[in-house]
Amino acid sequence: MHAVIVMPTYNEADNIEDITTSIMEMDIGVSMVIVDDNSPDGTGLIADRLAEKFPRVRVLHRAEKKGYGLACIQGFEEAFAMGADVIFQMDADFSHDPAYLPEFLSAIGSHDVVIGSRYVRGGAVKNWGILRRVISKGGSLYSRIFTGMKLKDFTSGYRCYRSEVLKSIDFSKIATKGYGFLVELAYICCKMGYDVYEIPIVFADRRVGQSKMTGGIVLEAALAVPRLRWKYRGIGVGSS
Ligand SMILES: Nc1nc2c(ncn2[C@@H]2O[C@H](COP(=O)(O)OP(=O)(O)O)[C@@H](O)[C@H]2O)c(=O)[nH]1
Ligand SMILES: [Mg+2]
Repeated sequence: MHAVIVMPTYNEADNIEDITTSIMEMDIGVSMVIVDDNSPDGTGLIADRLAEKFPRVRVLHRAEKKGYGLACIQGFEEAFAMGADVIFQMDADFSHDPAYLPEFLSAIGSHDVVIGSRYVRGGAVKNWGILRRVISKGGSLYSRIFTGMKLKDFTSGYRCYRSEVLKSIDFSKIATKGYGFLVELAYICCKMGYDVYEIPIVFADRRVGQSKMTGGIVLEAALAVPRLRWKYRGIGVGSS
């Protein structure tokens, strides 16, 4: 099974080397695609050096910051071209502990999509202030109410998909960039009838650097989520 991790980066110069090295040293046969949006702090240059050191690491450079969602989509396409059987989404900031990778790999053997969830039994959030906790948990509750899907953690960006799942999705319809992208993609997977399974993760706040979360990203999701059912009424299970 060829697994490829898609890792979008923007100003992760203090994290990219450590996270990449940690993953490569696990020696579990996974490859990586780092998608950098021309980070002003030079993340892309460090990533290029890592790609020279580790043959399993590739880097995509985009000219400007175009958002998390589009970076993921471009990374997925690269992973398809690399012949991936399973594709991960993972952040560079150590919120997503590489130690969970083997658990994802074992779960994806019997499910179509595996989401690392903070809100199932055994999952947790560490070192986050009250505001981030409320936005995150509230966002998942909000998404559950509007989409009618039973997921507990809609906005976790630590995920693993069978490649066929991502290949079957029309990404040209997805315009959301941040959390909205995560909710939309999770919703489409459920709506298409794929088996989406949540495994518990302990999510720690980023080790170093700044969050790229903004009020605009929260607002984008808040506006997009209530429209999802209508937007995708024609696809998948239960469509008319
Ligand atoms: N390529 C790219 N990566 C991004 C962009 N925005 C965020 N990221 C990366 O996506 C991941 C999640 O972003 P982060 O700021 O940690 O969001 P948070 O965890 O919600 O605070 C990190 O690896 C970021 O470097 C973007 O516009 N382009
Ligand atoms: Mg983060």
